[in-house]
Order: sequence, then structure tokens, then C-alpha cells
Amino acid sequence: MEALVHKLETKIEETRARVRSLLEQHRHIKVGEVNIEQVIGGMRGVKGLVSDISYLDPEEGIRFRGLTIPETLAQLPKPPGKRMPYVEAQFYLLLTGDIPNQDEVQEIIDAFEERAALPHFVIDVLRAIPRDTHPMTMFSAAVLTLQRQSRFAKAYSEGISKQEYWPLYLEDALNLIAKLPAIAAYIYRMRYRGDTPLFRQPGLDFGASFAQMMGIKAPYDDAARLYFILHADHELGNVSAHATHLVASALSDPYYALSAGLNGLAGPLHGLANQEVLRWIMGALAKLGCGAPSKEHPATACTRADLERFVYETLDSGQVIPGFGHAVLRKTDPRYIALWDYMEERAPDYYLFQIVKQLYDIIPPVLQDLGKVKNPWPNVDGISGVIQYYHGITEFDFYTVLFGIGRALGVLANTVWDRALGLPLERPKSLTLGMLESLAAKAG
Ligand code: CMX
Repeated sequence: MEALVHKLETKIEETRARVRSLLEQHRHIKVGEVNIEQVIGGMRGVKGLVSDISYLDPEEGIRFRGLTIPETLAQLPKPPGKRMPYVEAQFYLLLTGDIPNQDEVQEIIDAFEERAALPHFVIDVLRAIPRDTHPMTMFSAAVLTLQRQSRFAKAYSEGISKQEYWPLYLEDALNLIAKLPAIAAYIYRMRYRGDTPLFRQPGLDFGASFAQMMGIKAPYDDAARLYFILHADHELGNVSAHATHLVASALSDPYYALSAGLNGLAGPLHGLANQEVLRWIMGALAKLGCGAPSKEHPATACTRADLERFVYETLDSGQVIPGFGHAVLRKTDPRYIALWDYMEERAPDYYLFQIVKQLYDIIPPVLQDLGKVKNPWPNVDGISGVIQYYHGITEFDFYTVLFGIGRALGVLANTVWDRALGLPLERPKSLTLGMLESLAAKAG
């Protein structure tokens, strides 16, 4: 990892100088104002975090280190004969801000390969958890179980200077990310494939290795690459990224921090929405009697009117429509579009994709009519499960684990930079309702 560490050292020195200059010369410049609606309303739009790893524009969508999704997919290097880039290349981009050359990608591939073996105690813990436990609980527990291997925690307890924090966070991040595909695949095959785990074959990149351990043939390796790259980061304010960053700000090591982020991802308003979308669609198909095509019924028979009625029934019962809406985005999520393009190219007639297309026409006007939904357009979760279902992963409560593997790339890159820049303990201020009332009274 010498070349990567050396590159990061140079970039970190330059960036530290920029942070110093901002703090020394411009510390009193105002970034924005906060109103009572934002204080009560989950800090929507409050600018109070800094990260160069990615930026989310409400109209344009995510940029990874300045690159849009099409630019990222076009510019990152790809394994020979494959359509999607190396996941390792995305991690390199997020970490350094540069597109890696072949040697630089290989350095990460080798680093992950060296660190990929799953210790037996993780498998013992997974096997001890009741099988009907949600896969996200198992995934997060496995990450936490690995915490005893944290190089940072060990070194900290022995006494280290602040300058030594980030390389140890990097070590922990590499050790942890390398094992995530094996943990996830183990959970999957233990829980849903008759307890028939497949162990990692050497010489495969991240995406190929995950597909191999899942026991799913190509092109699932490319689907996995695309999926992990798209889910890698969504700037720092979303629940999983923010939770990881917050917990790490207490100098909890990357294992504790990622486990916290995964626990946030497991909420239905965040990452669990990918499971909820499939559950909702399957519920609709079952209720409307227009399910998967069969020999007798070669096409699905869901009419627009049927689906529209189901959308209204969901809303009338007080539930949200999963996979639609966003706290920041105000357009169709470009991650949704990238996954749509994947399906359009490979299986335009796949019945669940047909349903997704119908829903894309039906749902936004209905949400718009409610008059309160700020973004009626679909987010990534509105389609991501369909690709997994198409590739044979029909157990949709597993989908958030896949989101978690991808999300680890960005949130752990963030923690490395947090320590490199010496960002302090995060500690926003809370007020009482009475204080807000007296502020309101004074303002008239
Ligand atoms: N269906 C029904 N109502 C919705 C809605 C949806 N898809 N999206 C927003 N609303 C409602 C909100 O519940 C809120 O209602 P109340 O005022 O009655 O509480 C109102 O519209 C305003 O919400 P908003 O400002 O537009 O959205 P928020 O920033 O508060 O919430 C999100 C964003 C994602 C939680 C919300 O759009 C939602 O619940 N979507 C469905 C779940 C989902 O797909 N989550 C995944 C997001 C992407 C990800 O993180 O993975």
C-alpha cells in the first residue's frame, strides 16, 4: 500500500493547508442561517458538514469527487471484457480524488485479496444468531465482531499522536471492506441457500469475487460492480454517512463507526427502502392478481388503473410509497437512471421492470397532487431490487446488505479524511422548545 499511502500523504498535506487557511483567515464567514423549521425538521438543508468525497446537487444528483455517474462509469478502469468498472477503482477515486491507472487499481485489488479471509469467530457469531434475524442485523453484528482486530483501537490504547490516526483508519478501512463481500455472501447462503456457503477463490476482483461467493454466474459480477459503485456515497448528511462520521468523531474505530452507519441504513426511510419497494410491488401484484407471467399468462396483466388504485390505497392507509421522494434530490435520481439503463440493455421486457416503468408514469403525478411531497420522483431504491430479483436474488430482505457493502466505500473513505484533517468531535447544540418559543416571541 506504499504508493497509495504516499499519494494520500501529499494530498493530505495540501488539504490541511487549505483547512488551516480557512480557519485562520475566514473563520467568521457565515455559511448560512438556520430557521425554526430546520431545527425541528431534521436539519434539512443546514450546511454544517464538510466532505470532498462526494457532493449531491438537488437537480443534478451525485458527483463522486466531481464526476457524475456517467462520467464515473466511463472513466474508471474496467476488468478485461467487462462492462462495469472495478469497485476497487471507485474506492481509489473516493479516497484520493484521482482516476487510478492499472497499477494503482492492482494495489487495491491486492490489498483486499490479502485481507479478505474471514476469521472463524465471525462465522461462529453468525451461526449463533437465530436464522430468522434480519440480514442487516447479522451484517452489522459481524462488522462489530471484527472490531477486536482494529489496528487503530490497539494503537490508541498504547498511546499514539494525532498524526498517526489516519494511516491506522486506512488500515482498518481496508481490512474491513475486504471482508464485507464474504460476510454478506456467507449470510446469504447460510440463510437462503440451504446453509451451503461458498468460500472465496483467489485472483478475483471485488465484484467477481462477490458473485462467485453468492454462487451467481456472470453477468452478475457486473451487476454487483455497478450496484456497489452507485451506492458508494451520497455526500455526508445522509443517515448512514452521517452516523458513521458522527461515531468516528468520538475516535470510535472504523468497525464501530461502520456498524453504526449500517444500523442507520437499515431504516425503511433510508436503505431498507430497497426491500420495501419489492415487498410493496409483490403485495400489489398479489392483491391485484396480475403477478409474474406464467405459461398460461405470458404477460403481466396489471392495468394502469389497478396500480393507481393500489398507490392511493397505500397513501390512504398512512404509508409512504417506498422508492419515491428524497430529502435533497428534486429530480429522478441518476442512480435510478443508471440501473434503468442496465435493465433496458439486458432485459427490457422483464416483467418487474415493466411494472417499474408503469410506476414511473403513475406515481409522480399522484405524489405531486398531495401537495406536500417536495420530490415526487423515484430514488435509487425504486429500481435497485428489481436488478437483484432479475439475477435470482429473490429474498428482498437481503437487499439492504448489498447497499451496505457499497456504502462502506464512501463512508470509510470519509473517516480516513476526517482523521487526516483532524476534524473534531461532532457536537451540535440543542435548544429547548421553550427557547424556540421565546426566540419566536422576540422576533414578533
Ligand atoms: N410517499 C408518501 N409520502 C411522502 C413520500 C412518499 N414517497 N415522500 C415524502 N412524503 C411525505 C412525507 O412523509 C412528508 O409528510 P408529512 O408532512 O405528513 O410528514 C411530506 O411528504 C414532506 O416530505 P419531504 O420533505 O418531501 O421529504 P423528507 O425529506 O421529509 O423525506 C424521504 C424524504 C426519502 C424520507 C421520503 O421521501 C420518503 O419517505 N420516501 C419513501 C421512502 C424511501 O424511498 N426512502 C429512500 C430514500 C433514499 C435512500 O436514502 O436510500
